[in-house]
Amino acid sequence: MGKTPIVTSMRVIPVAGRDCMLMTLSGAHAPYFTRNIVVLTDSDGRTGVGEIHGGTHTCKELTDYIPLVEGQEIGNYRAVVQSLFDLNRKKRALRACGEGIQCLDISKLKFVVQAEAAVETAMLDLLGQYMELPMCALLAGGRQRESVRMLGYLFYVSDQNRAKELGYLDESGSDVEWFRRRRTVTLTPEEIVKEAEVLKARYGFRDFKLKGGVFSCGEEMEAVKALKKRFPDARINIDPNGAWRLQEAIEHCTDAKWALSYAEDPVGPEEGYSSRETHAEFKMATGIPVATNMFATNWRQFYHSLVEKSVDIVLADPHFWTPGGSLRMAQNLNDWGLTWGIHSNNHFDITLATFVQCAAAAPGNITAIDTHWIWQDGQYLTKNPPQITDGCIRVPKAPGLGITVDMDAIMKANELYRHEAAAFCDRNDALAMGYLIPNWTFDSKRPCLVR
Ligand code: GKR
Ligand code: MG
Repeated sequence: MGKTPIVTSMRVIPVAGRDCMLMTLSGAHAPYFTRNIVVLTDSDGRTGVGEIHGGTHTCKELTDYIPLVEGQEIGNYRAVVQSLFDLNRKKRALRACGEGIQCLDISKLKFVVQAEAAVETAMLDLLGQYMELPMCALLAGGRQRESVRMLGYLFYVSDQNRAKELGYLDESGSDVEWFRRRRTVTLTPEEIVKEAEVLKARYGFRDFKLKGGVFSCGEEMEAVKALKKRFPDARINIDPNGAWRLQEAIEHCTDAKWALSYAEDPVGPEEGYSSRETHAEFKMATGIPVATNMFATNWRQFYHSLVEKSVDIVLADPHFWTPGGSLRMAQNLNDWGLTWGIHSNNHFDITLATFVQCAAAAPGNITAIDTHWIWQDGQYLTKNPPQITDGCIRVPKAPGLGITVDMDAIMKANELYRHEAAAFCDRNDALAMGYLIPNWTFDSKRPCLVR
């Protein structure tokens, strides 16, 4: 008989939310994004939750885990997560070529995502509640800080009015300025600065990241310079997802070195050299620190990145590394004088709460945490979503994830998935992750979707 409560049920609930028409190298974001929610109930009647990327691939992995999770003691969560990993080990070895995407091929993202991360989070949520400790107290060396600094994630925004039939939400009548702004066409440096101003007014960010890979390197660096001029004290980063050629990246980033705190995946593989090699050359030539969520997404890739000296900041997304793996990375990086951070895709507030707990336990001088939340804000799956104030989220004192899940909201998001988003997203894996690609191209003069 176990001493900690037993997991009596595990549910996997696919959900969808509404997105804005954000531009990236892969295309524009679709009107919907999808996620999978894991809901565990224990023998004391508590509920633990975890959130992870959407799509049927991840949903199926999670459903396959159910017999390995139900009936297990929450105190034994490490062995449970290991048994899930073992179940997938063989499958993952076969598809290793999909991992460590060195260019932004979103259809391969499902291979980087580790579904067991959602189970680990939900079990830590339960265990924390049982022990009356926040989840961060159970990770690595425990709580390291009282509040976590977040970054304002800026995107170029396309014209959703030119794709009306796709059904993007109309927020033009909202009384929240940011909610109106996030659906406003944003393509020039001046418009990017305006976006940042509205964000700063609402959330108080002191760090900004611009999603690049949409215009030329030179044009995007003009936006970075405009941001730095407008917010001289802010840390500014740009992430073109490996879109730039090495020589142009060196030229334009050197010219804008005064404006950049670091560059995230500025270059990709080229002429037979891998991203790890091109980033080592970029760093040597510019002296600008490099962050990645693309070329070091597992321990073996990370080893080669260290050997090549191609990375300074590892964005160890807990969905790619699991919370425990991400914190193991945080401890190593801190010991070696490198920096830890988190990468994000579209997500709900359960992920936001998970990021806060992981970042709260990460030792040393971490970088501001990446989040897409601002683009989803207003769509809550919890009754007490974390609040970004002065650019930070306070680490909750409440146990576990520190959130109260809203089952009605989850079931509504599941209806949205089943009735609207699934038909849309099931067309391909990239759409399942929330991107529009096939049969649509960009008008290069004024990016918006055209047939
Ligand atoms: O949401 O378009 C997006 C991002 O580009 C996302 O797909 C990236 O994975 O934010 C991510 C990143 O930092 O590379
Ligand atoms: Mg990135």
